[in-house]
Amino acid sequence: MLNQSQLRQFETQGYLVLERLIEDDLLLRIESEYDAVLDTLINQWLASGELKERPTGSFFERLLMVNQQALDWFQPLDITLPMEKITEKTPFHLGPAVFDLLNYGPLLDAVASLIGSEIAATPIQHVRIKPPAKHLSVNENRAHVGVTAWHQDRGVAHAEADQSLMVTTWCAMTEADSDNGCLMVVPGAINNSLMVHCPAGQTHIPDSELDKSKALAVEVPRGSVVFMHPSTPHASRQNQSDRFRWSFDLRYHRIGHSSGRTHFPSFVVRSETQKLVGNWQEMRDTWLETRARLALEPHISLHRWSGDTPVCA
Ligand SMILES: O=C(O)CCC(=O)C(=O)O
Ligand SMILES: [Fe+2]
Repeated sequence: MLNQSQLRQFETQGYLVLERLIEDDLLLRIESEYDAVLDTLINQWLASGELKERPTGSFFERLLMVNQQALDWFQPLDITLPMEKITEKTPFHLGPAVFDLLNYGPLLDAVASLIGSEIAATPIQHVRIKPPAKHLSVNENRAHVGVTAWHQDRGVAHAEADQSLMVTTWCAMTEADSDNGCLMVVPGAINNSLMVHCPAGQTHIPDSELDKSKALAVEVPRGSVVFMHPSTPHASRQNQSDRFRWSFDLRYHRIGHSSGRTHFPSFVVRSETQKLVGNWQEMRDTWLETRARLALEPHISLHRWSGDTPVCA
């Protein structure tokens, strides 16, 4: 549970850092789960001829070699379905270690202090594995692989969640610093305001609407968690280092409140009265059912912005 000064920090600044909240054992299990997923993908690409030679070395070394072959490695490593049109084959990864992170007791204890102890995991959950920018194509515009533009998390959900009690938890799998593309936030008292976002490229707050002179770089060691209120403006820096920057952003809302993406499933992770999501297979199967349903439907936009306000011109 959070103490008074941590709660005050969150209320007055819109964000809070808990350094090294995630235990090493869980970080290592996530790493080895991802190692195995990457090997499976590599075997598939070798079999299909998309890869000619087996990449060797550490997870990051192999991923860099795959990246250099311009293979789409990101979506098969992400933990939910994408923003684009979903097909019956759209890949994603949800395994036991990822499930354990989503249900991690110390994380949920802190979340309970912020939104109460009836907690659902929202479907707005992502992995971000960011290679050094020098290895990315100049056209790379995905906020999960390259730079993230300034936004509020309220701005990337539907309006029905504007009043939802919700919190973003940004979990550092590697250290994050100014060099390798850490988060940036504009701190300030929580006011639930929603700024204009423009849809061109990444959904973003236009420069004219945000005073970035007070922006802070949130540098954290591996295993740390950054908690953000959904009205806190944030972005990420470019990864100018030679290292990868790896994080998960997981979101939680109070049970009964809207996630802002209700065509996707939410999952009960802590409750006195409701049945909890049982295990990783149940969670993965729910996503697989969602995928099968959405593959047959027209694409649903993940935000509300049309871009026709003058500030987006
Ligand atoms: O890690 C990033 O680049 C951005 C993360 C983000 O926007 C979030 O956690 O809500
Ligand atoms: Fe965000």
